Amino acid sequence: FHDPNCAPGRHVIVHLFEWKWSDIAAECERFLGPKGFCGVQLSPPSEHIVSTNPSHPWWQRYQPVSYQLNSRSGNRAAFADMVSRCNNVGVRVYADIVVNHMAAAGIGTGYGGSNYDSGSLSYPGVPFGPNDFNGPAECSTSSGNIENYGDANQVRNCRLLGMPDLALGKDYVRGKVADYLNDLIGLGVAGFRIDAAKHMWPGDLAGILGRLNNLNTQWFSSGKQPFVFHEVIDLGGEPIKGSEYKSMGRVTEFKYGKFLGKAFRGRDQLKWLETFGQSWGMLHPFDALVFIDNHDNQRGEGGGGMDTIVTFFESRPYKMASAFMLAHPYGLPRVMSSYHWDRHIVGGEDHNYWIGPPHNEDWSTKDVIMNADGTCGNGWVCEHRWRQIANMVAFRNACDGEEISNWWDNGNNQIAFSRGNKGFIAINNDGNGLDATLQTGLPAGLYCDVISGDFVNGGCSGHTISVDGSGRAHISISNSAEDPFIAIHVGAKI
Ligand code: ARE
Ligand code: CA
Repeated sequence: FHDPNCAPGRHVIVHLFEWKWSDIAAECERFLGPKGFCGVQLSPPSEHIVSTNPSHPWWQRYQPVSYQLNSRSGNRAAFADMVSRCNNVGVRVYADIVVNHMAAAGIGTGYGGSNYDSGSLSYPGVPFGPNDFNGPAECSTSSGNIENYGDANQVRNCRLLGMPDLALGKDYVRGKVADYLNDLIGLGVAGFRIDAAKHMWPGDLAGILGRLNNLNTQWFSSGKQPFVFHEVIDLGGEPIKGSEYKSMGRVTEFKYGKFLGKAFRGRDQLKWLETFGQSWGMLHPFDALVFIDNHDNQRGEGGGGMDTIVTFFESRPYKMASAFMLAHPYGLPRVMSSYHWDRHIVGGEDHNYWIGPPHNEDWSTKDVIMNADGTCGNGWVCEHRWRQIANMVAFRNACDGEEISNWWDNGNNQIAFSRGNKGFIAINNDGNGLDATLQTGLPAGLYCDVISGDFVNGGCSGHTISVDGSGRAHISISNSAEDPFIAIHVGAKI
């Protein structure tokens, strides 16, 4: 379950948060495929509540009503079309799976028309009934909710944020969940993000994963298992560890973005990153899925904290941190792609945390439109299209399998390193300029700095960097540059 099932030579995932399936299909064809992305993480595809208070928040999709493929992103036909079109251009699709719980919203009708009544634990669209949920026999808190993350039984058997907690130990419940995942596999998805994995017993998840089919042989060789990555927030200090899940897939490594957020905010010197990796108390690189921010902690929730995690709102350190992530070999990287919302921070909390994606008057999600310069319009931020991030995807692909070499730092916040003889990056987050002749490890020649420009038709629209016969190059980076870093690799040699 650790292998993302990428097409050959592809090694980076992007989360197109709240995008419609039709827009994702188009993005696979026009951008993700050509730029070398391995795959895309979706917002949850299952039928969810429609919340009117607040109005249509993004988080309504984390309250499932049934496992019909009917969501704010589109219906089953649109989903199938997206998966097929993405696979056809070598881009994989990973679905976000919400199966720890069902909706908590009282009586209502889901996005696809299924009724539900969370009070009587009735979800006829599956169907699930009262016997399919944990109750007082399994959960000992008086509220029935998780009250103390220090108690693993509560975390797994009580209600997360008040949402009815599925009894995944039951054969019937496991069967319904496995049927849902197998339906997605049949349509051609390559894997799953398991939402709230911390709140499910590893044995229950293993029981479900054991029932899964192999991937669809229309696009994958026979005998391929889906990729699985478990959302477990483990920053230390709680009894439940991310490592409990590593035998059945990768695990979200939340420490990663916290460490890099601190470093690129200048609260930790970059020179310390020389040893960045497992020795920092993180998972084994093969078990880790890594990211600078995700859809929760970019809003100040779910692991990290607003003063630590960097997001598109702080674009300068964000671009640096993202480039570092894509240049550094640790883990499987996931790039975040967001929509803009107006933050309203009061006492360290964003009161507009809930605001959903850009929408039309009828609340349908707005199309992702493209500007002439390749950026996105209609409120979509599209970090994955920012040149300084997008071009580092090819860097990572070119450097796959190469270790870090030629580490250099100035004892402070200027760093540089090579990936074998394939790529080289230098970053200046200090208060003074970087001006040095450094060993790049690269073959002699002229290279395109893929941060300041694009490598197109053998030429470069940005700065070029010349590497001499001994692999050395003169590197000069002003500390006041908008992008105080450079990156060169063998895939962009002029
Ligand atoms: C919404 C309302 C709630 C309401 C609930 C039910 O906001 O007030 O009680 O509905 O009516 C998302 C949103 C929630 C939203 C929920 C359902 O974030 O606000 O609730 O959808 O609509 C824990 C979990 C972790 C979880 C984070 C957010 O361990 O799994 O909380 N992350 C995933 C998703 C979320 C999603 C859910 C799970 C639920 O990524 O987007 O919630 O499906 C410490 C602990 C962490 C804990 C964290 C909470 O760091 O170590 O384990 O994370 O605190 O901040
Ligand atoms: Ca649970």
